[in-house]
Amino acid sequence: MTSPSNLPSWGALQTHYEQIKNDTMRASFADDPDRFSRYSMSAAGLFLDYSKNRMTDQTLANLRALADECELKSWIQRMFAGEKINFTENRAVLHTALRNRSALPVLVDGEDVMPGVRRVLQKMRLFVRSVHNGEWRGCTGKRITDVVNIGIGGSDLGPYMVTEAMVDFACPDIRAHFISNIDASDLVHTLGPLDAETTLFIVASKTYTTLETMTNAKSARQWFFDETGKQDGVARHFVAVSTNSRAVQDFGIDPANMFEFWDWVGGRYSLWSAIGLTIALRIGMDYFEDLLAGAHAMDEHFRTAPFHENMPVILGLLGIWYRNFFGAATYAVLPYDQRLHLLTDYLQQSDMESNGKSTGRDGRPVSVDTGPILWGGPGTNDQHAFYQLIHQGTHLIPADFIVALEGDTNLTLHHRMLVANCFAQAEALMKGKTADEVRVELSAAGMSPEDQEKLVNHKCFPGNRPSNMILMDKLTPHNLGALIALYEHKIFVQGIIWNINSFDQWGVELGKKLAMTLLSEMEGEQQPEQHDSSTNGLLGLYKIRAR
Ligand code: G6Q
Repeated sequence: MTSPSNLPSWGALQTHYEQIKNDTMRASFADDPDRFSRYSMSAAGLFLDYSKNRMTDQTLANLRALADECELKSWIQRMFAGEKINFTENRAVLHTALRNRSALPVLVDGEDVMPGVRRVLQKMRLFVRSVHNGEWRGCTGKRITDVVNIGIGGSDLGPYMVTEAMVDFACPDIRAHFISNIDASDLVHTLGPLDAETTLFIVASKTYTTLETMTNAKSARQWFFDETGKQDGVARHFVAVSTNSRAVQDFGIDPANMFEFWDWVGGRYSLWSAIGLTIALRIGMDYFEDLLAGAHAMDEHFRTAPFHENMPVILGLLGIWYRNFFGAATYAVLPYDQRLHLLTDYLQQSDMESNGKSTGRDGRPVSVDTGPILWGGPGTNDQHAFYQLIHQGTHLIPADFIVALEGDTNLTLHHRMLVANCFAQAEALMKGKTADEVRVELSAAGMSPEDQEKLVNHKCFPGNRPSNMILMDKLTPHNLGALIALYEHKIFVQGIIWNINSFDQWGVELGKKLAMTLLSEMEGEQQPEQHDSSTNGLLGLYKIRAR
């Protein structure tokens, strides 16, 4: 495929954009009392209201034509069938196989990967059970009370986000902690309060070569030795999750204590694999499998539903509409759920690492804008922070609101207020507030017409700011699995339209190497000279001050 901008549907969308760019959603709602029911749908336990978007039936038809011209349907089939669509790394993209609940085989190079997937899930189940029932104990015979995940990026963000989100499903006897940063304060402050005799480390790294993870794992091992004096205790306190059994063994972890996964699992798509072991230890294997089941339900929906009622396709296409035709450079995710406080961090990686690309699949520079900057955070907190800019700033920022209709505490008033705020924000962004409405308010407050005019423009809201509303009954493992898979597939849809490879990450690989030269120079005695004067100057300062 050439650039999407050369496709007839792209031109049609540009023409259409010129025709409707000044239309208001306020008017569209007034004209069509059925707008909500026409532009809302359910799938895999999630409900999507996409009626508050700047679109018509024609917009959606044009976007679907674009998807057809980009052969989206065939790309979906190719991903699920295990084709090596991550062509720059010559890898299949099969996180969907990790949560495949059907009996169907999934082939890579002619071999069914499902027996291996089920074998590892069973190994995780047995291990989780033995930790929970106390069969697996620390080297001094005490039960495990604390699990520390040592990993970074895809080997950290997914397990961390899900573990936080699933707090209401957690086993009270097992606490989970996460160490990722090379900054020693992360390790020191996490381990400080822990008892080494009851702590289990999960060293999670696909490659088992990542500087941060390996350095943190070695320091954790040293801490364990210092605390217990037991050099032979590693086997009871360190397990690994990796694709690299040789490196795991070299680190001193018994391969029997290694949980395997495969090169067709991308790091940022890996929480469904044994990388989710910390999740499983925290919430139990049954709930972990509910998470997989929710994702699988969304996979089946994505794979089979026609595009006009396909949730990830609709969200992906609307994202294209704003990114490429309205020029929206950023996009906000706003979960009204404190348990989802890490969702935006997680999605930043999955979206921005996947679609932050500027080379097309044809090897040439892309000619259209690709992945937007994703940001956001939990409401209602952020209403008191950055929402101002979304309401009255100069940027158009499409947003996704996410909220569960039922809360998980007895404090029902809190939950009602939470949901009310969420719905009210979406309504306000859509409607805005006109000058006349402001005047009516100010008059009612007793303000003179003269004083009103000084304030009126400041208190107006332009509105017409688009949002999606994603609802679920409760934040359960199943629904969270479906939600994460929804975003994964949305990202896939957009990568296909932009004609980029969403599954490599050369920028991350660059970062893994960049610091190594400087590190050796910092450790050496010689003044570095081969850099620019700024880098040389900074290194010089470090050498003087850090002695
Ligand atoms: C994810 C990225 C990246 C990766 C980390 C950790 O898609 O490739 O975030 O997950 O760099 O890599 P390891 O798991 O190999 O330590």
